[in-house]
Amino acid sequence: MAHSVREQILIALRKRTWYSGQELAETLNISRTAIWKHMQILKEEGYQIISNKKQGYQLVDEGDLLTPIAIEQWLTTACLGRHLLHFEELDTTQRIAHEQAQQHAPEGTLVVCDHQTNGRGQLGRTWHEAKNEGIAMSLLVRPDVPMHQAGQLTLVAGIALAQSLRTFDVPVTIKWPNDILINGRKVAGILTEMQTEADRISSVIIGIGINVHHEQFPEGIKDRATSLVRESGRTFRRAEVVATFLNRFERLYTQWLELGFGSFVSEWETLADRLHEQVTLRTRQATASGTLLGIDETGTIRIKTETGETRFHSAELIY
Ligand code: BT5
Repeated sequence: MAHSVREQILIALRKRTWYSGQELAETLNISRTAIWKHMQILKEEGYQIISNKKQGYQLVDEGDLLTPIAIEQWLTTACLGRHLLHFEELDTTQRIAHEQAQQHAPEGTLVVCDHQTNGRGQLGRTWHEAKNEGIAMSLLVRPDVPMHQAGQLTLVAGIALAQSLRTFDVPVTIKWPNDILINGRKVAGILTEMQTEADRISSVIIGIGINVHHEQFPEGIKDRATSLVRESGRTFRRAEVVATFLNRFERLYTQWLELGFGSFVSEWETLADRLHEQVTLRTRQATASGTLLGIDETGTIRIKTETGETRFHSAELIY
């Protein structure tokens, strides 16, 4: 996508400590007054820019923005996240991504927002978000696979998310099928929704919520939720977390399309929470307890119960 003037200014400022107004004006072919006006807007957006008459402008800190230009600087993908829509406030990124899908937006379209006011979980549950604290994003993909395989994308996205968070030295694990945990508490959740047309998948929207800076959570989830900062004590730039996930997921998504889900089983099991431990599963009809053995080549969970190995396609681990 073509860069806006402000994006071009940021790209230039990142390259050098100081950039004079005159040089910037010449490079971008606009007036010095126009440069000055764009600088004021960038400062309002949260970029820390200092200036003096002699040396010009310096970008001191980029803050923690989720804007396309902030994400793009870490992005190495060919497709995912290259069409990026950023909103300050939304009810849910899933809604916009679904609209985008219907309006023929390209594969890899990403919707992100700083404040999601009505985030959705599975089965009508809600996803809590605090302004500028977390990441709420929805990714649009159009895989040419049979419909029953779409759910595997939750697991592939979970592996990509767990692997990418581990690159920040956070000891995450995956709770089948869609939770990412740290020390047993939920730090991220994945919601995969599908649009179909005449028995084919027309699009899959992968929604991901990640708790990044949160120090506290509301009643109801405060004993079960955590954030990257709370568990690691280090700082995070949300844009870098988003891009690191997309970079990883693009590789795994291609692998899934080419080799199928079977190629992920052992990797998933190395990341699994409570592997070989006693767990309880709830299905629509009943509950079952046993040792968590892992998953099979379709993504179905395997438990060893008193009666032998049992597989569940659709269920929930309760703990
Ligand atoms: C999920 O559902 O975990 C999927 C969450 C997906 C959220 C993303 S954000 C971007 C995109 N736009 C959306 O509107 N949604 C997606 P589920 O497994 O049903 O878990 C929901 C449950 O997790 C809730 O009932 C709470 O118990 C708990 N929960 C809610 N908010 C949480 C949070 N911030 N951190 C940890 N747990 C939370």
